[in-house]
Amino acid sequence: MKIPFHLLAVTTVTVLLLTTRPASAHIGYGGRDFGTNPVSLTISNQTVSSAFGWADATDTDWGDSHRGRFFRFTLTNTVSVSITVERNSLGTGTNGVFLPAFSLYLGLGHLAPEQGSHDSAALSTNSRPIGTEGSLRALTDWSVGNDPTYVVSGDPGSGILYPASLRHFTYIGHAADGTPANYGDAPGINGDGNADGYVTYLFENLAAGDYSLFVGGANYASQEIETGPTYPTYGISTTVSVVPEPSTWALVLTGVAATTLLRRCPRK
Ligand SMILES: [Ca+2]
Ligand SMILES: [Ca+2]
Repeated sequence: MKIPFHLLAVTTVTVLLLTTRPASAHIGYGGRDFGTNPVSLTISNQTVSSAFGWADATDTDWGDSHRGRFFRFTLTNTVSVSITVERNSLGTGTNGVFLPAFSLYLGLGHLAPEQGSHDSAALSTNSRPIGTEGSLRALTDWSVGNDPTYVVSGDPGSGILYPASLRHFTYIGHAADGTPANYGDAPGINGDGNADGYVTYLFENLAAGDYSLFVGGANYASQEIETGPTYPTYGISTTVSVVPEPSTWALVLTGVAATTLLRRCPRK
């Protein structure tokens, strides 16, 4: 989208470094699976493509799912989950400037052996308005398609093993580092008010299910200077923690209190 001047003015100048690393073509979770009911797990070896991928998906022409990373986790019962993303020194982009944001959705993209979901699949482009930048939406539900899986890979004449289909992401919530000065003026964005490369949010009472977490950059104006096709990448450390229920804490505290009491009042 056209960027207002006041947003351009606050853009940090980013050095574009050319790299031969290919862009990941499809939505995937390899190396980004937090598993089932993660107590507290951090994945710190991932990078995201561009400084603007999340923010660009908050506007009226949607965003490109390639400009960020998808993580996943599974819950088997209703719990609260804390999610934290912090920039680190990985990636080809300038260190110390990346501002993270994330959105949480119920639902997963296509998984093997089916073909991966991607924005340019026919089902994806046919199911979104003309002129959109991609399928990704940071503040609401969205869907994305894949390609057919043929009996013999790459040979349509061999027949279709799995037809192309859509996957639906049900929006749960989001959090963004900083203020509208960096993430733009889309209404309803939950910024943490401090653009310091760190953002955290507690999602209360999430239902059992499979969740996708999209992490991307929260600097809307960076799309004017990071123009591709090779984008700078930025390292992130992502932590997902299932928060114990208050009743669990109560039991723990009761246990501590009882132990303390016993120690203070030894039997004679
Ligand atoms: Ca956009
Ligand atoms: Ca922050």
